[in-house]
Amino acid sequence: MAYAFRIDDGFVADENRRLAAALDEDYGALGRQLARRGLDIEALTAKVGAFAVAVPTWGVGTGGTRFARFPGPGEPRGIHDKLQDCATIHQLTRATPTVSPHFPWDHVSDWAALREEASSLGLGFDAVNSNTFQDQPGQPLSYKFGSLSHSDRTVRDLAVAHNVACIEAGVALGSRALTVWIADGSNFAGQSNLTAAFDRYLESMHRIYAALPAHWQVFIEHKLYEPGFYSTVVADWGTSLMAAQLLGDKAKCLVDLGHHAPNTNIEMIVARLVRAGKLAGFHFNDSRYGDDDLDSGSIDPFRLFLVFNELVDAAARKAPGFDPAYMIDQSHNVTDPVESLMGSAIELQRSHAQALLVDRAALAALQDDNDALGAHRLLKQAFTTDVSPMLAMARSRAGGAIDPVAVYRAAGYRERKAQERPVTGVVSAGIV
Ligand code: PSV
Ligand code: MN
Repeated sequence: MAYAFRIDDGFVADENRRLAAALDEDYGALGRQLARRGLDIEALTAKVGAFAVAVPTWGVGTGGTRFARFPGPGEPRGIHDKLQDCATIHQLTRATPTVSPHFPWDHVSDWAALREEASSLGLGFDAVNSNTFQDQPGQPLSYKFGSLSHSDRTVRDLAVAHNVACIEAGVALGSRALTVWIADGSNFAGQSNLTAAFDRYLESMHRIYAALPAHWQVFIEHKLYEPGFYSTVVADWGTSLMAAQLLGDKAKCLVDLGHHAPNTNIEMIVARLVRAGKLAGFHFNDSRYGDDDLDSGSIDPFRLFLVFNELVDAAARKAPGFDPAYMIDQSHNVTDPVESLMGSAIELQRSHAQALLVDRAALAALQDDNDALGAHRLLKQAFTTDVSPMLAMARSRAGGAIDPVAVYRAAGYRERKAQERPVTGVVSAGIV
């Protein structure tokens, strides 16, 4: 591969040195505050540093809306450029050591070489994603009226074969899971037999499930609507749970935070899936209206905190089968995607850190006493604690940047990429 600009670790260290004294002071103050609450900042910082979330390859290109996409300079031109951007996000945040690829968007002819390339950049692969929600050039049959649940068996066969091919690619990449989101649904009442469509989906999923290697899992991702505006085959966590339970132990339910009706109590869905031993993991993002795919924590950080409160609670009581995969799924339309993804990883880390501050025994006692406000105040105390110095310290100790976005800008990464990646007119990045 031709030379590609990377931010020098020495540059990061130099930038950190300028901020180190202030960070030490803030970290010390936070440590004293937490000590008064009986919390050990060093133990918490170690846990914060261990938090990791996967970056979606489709997130590093500028996204778009159904109306338009406004590409930015230095857009990644394919999977190789995307890996470079993902590596930079991890270099500066030390929170994103894995990448979640999407096929066929990220198709290459040599999977072993791609795995090697990622590993040379310090990256591994998380769950692989299949795509039967759009037709590929030259595809013999169309997904216009569905894929895994299509009324025509030959279309279902094609969609199953694609998912099996995704598993094979994932095996070569060192992944351990396949995420399946289908766009299947209907736009008109009467267009589709709701029961038959779900039965056909289940039958297809059984065939995909049968192709899973040992130690692999399949993640079922539900979504309320879009592109089906009357009905969606896998619309909610109930459908997802039913499918996962019918399929078997290797099937679990993935929660994309944007895939629910506004104001849905997502943390309760998380609690239920944990209870069923079926929580696969997350596609993190934020939203105000629908599947907005906005930056994590940018709209409703309290809700994100409440989700992490359930996760930390589940981990603390060692809930059976609890081992969620954390992934981001966002579309960056008006920001530099690398900056958005770094900021999002940090916001996820922040929610995790805040949830770690909750005194679980004290909360349980308040709940048992039916002290509604007392319990709420306890959660709020954790949520309103500024844990930024803890996050920055964890990053800097791991070799990352105290202020990732500032270092990224100072290094001129995007400008360098704009030179290296001249606009060709063909850009395989971002989703519209
Ligand atoms: C669908 O809206 C989704 O959340 C699925 O995870 C897709 O794989 C992804 O977005 C990209 O389109
Ligand atoms: Mn998603």
